Amino acid sequence: MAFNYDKYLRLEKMPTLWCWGCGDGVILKAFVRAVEKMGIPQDDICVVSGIGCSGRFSSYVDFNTVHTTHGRTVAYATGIKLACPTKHVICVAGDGDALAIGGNHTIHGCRRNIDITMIIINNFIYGLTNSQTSPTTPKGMWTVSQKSGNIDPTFDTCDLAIAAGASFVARESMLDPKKLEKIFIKAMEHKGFACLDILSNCHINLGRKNKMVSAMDNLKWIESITAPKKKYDAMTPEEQLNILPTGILKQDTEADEYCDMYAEVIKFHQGKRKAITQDDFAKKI
Ligand SMILES: Cc1ncc(C[n+]2csc(CCOP(=O)(O)OP(=O)(O)O)c2C)c(N)n1
Ligand code: SF4
Ligand SMILES: [Mg+2]
Repeated sequence: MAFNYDKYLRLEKMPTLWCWGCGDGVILKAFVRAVEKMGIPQDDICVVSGIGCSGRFSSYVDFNTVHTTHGRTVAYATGIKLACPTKHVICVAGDGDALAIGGNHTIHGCRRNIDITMIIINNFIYGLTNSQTSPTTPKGMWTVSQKSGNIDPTFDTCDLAIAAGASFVARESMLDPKKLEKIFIKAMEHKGFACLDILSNCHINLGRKNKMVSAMDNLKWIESITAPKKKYDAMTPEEQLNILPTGILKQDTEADEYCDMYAEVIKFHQGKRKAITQDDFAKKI
């Protein structure tokens, strides 16, 4: 039977503002299929997105949603998760949003290991604002802010998340929607900060100026720079250069989760707290 996307979409917002062939739609569809497979009621999910083409994600899905400020998804999501620990809180952020302006929030979300699933839609560029360099733009690529080619060293989202302490770290691309669906399920099932580097195409603002005019050209390029972890591990260090491993790169089910630790703190103080009396005020407490 065909999947009933209508159940999960805000049809009044259709058609989306995404360009024809943009990977963001493939990622969104894989996400709602994952939710359906897990049987999570829509009201138990909160999607928090930032600003960017990727930020529009929260406008199109019929869950609890917050379309928040650029770079601040993890800060908002942390507050929501602490207030409502039983809900599934999902951050959706672009590479610029999550790793440039919001890089600080991202590393501290990882460090706290708070139970949030973070979907970083990594299209290697600032898509919405017309092609500025992002922290994941490959060296040498044309961007509107570096027209003679990007000279900034790029960093690897997953290495950063692992180093910062996220307990679940994985990478997939929108080339394989089935794998995407599976990784979303694994990430949402995981208790702790799950950081997903989801590679996507922006043929309009990255591709057109970098000899990848069509969405397909952009996807072929993504395919050429990725390899499943097993294959990647068998490569020589020279072969690994400029290749991004895909699949689950870290999964630690033993790490302490932040909401659990916070609940312990509350319990501890509740045990000790005594009602404040007029006398206490008189003594200035
Ligand atoms: C505080 C702030 N700074 C800058 C901007 C402008 N701005 C909006 S989206 C964006 C970058 C978008 O790139 P990315 O996060 O990679 O998302 P994409 O559009 O590629 O999905 C920028 C710089 C803003 N809205 N707010
Ligand atoms: S500009 Fe790029 S990221 Fe934005 S909708 Fe178009 S293809 Fe997608
Ligand atoms: Mg981007």
